[in-house]
Amino acid sequence: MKNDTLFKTLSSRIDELSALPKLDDEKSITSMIQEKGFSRREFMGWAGAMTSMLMLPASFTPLVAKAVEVADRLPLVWLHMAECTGCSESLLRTSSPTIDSLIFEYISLEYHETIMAASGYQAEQNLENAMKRYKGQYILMVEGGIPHGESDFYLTVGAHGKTGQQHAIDAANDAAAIFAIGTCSSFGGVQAAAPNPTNAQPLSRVTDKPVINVPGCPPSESNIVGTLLHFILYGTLPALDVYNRPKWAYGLRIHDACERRGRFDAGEFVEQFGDAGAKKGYCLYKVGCKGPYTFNNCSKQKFNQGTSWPIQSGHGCMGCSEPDFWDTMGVVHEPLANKLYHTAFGGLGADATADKIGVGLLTVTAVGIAAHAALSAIKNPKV
Ligand code: FSX
Ligand code: SF4
Ligand code: F3S
Repeated sequence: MKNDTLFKTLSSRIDELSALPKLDDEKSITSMIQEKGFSRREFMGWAGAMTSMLMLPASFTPLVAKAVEVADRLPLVWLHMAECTGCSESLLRTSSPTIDSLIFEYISLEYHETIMAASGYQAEQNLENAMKRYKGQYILMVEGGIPHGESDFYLTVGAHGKTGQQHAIDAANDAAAIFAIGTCSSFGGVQAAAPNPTNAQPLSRVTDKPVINVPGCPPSESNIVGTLLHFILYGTLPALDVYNRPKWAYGLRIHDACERRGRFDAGEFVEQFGDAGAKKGYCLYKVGCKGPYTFNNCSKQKFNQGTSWPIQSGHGCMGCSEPDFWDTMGVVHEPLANKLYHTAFGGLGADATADKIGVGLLTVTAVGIAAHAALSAIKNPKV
């Protein structure tokens, strides 16, 4: 779609949303953001960054800012399944509130199990009321893997002991859009790791509605809020890769956008944590970095209010946004080396994306990467 046509389409979507009733008549999101000490200039700077993250031209920034203003027309229901709450924490537990966390708290008023005041019967009632009042309109975000089938009783929630699986199915049935937040909800995550004693499954296995996956253990606050803004702006599914991840966030490998990539190409590797190479910021491949096999935008969006990300802090990527990474990415501090690797990408070099290659190939990517590491080390005797 051409930019001016796209601008018109997105503007009319925003106009439609602004006609809907607000969740809170007293206060708008923008006034709340100002009250918390953010100037209009800071807010527009943030909107500009979001615009570029969503791969829209800079001229769309005012539209993205407007999308934030109408976000309070779309109630959010956030359910917790089997997980560590790290996904919510990624967004909410910052030392000082960010614009992302403020927007999120504001629109989570309807039902969020971590931050709502209600508990017990009252909490259950709130969920039922929200689902009834906003039938077909609410956004559903689910965090955590879901004990499934005959093992569903491993997760029961609330005073009536309803299973997590039933909660997820019911909430998905009447949602306007469904997002699996975090690797557990997207792919099963840590509790689905072998031998998966509770038969935990991804949300997409539990409901037959379309689910957009926003993996990461946890995902960054930007990827969570960007997902929400994308839905507000477009009202449709984003372009997705083979694992139903939005391409704007998961289109590139960690290895492709890594600040240490020049070190990898030059054969400059950390051999063990704390060595001279580590101090110089060499590549972490030999101490277990799985960046060559992982799709995510961590190097750009970072965590903790943009402070840092795993590789910047000196630790390799663990592959946390990939399906089954606990089982397939091997020992954390060892390279995949010569093991064959069962995943979506082949040994197609730095430009390979999860899409181009197709799922389920038994590939030799790891062999190719390891061979480069070994050869470049020979070429480069300083390591
Ligand atoms: Fe934890 Fe979320 Fe990991 Fe899972 O994150 S950070 S175990 S993806 O579901 O709480
Ligand atoms: Fe970066 Fe890891 Fe690739 Fe090295 S192997 S360049 S540290 S992503
Ligand atoms: Fe996860 Fe790797 Fe990013 S471990 S947080 S995908 S750098």
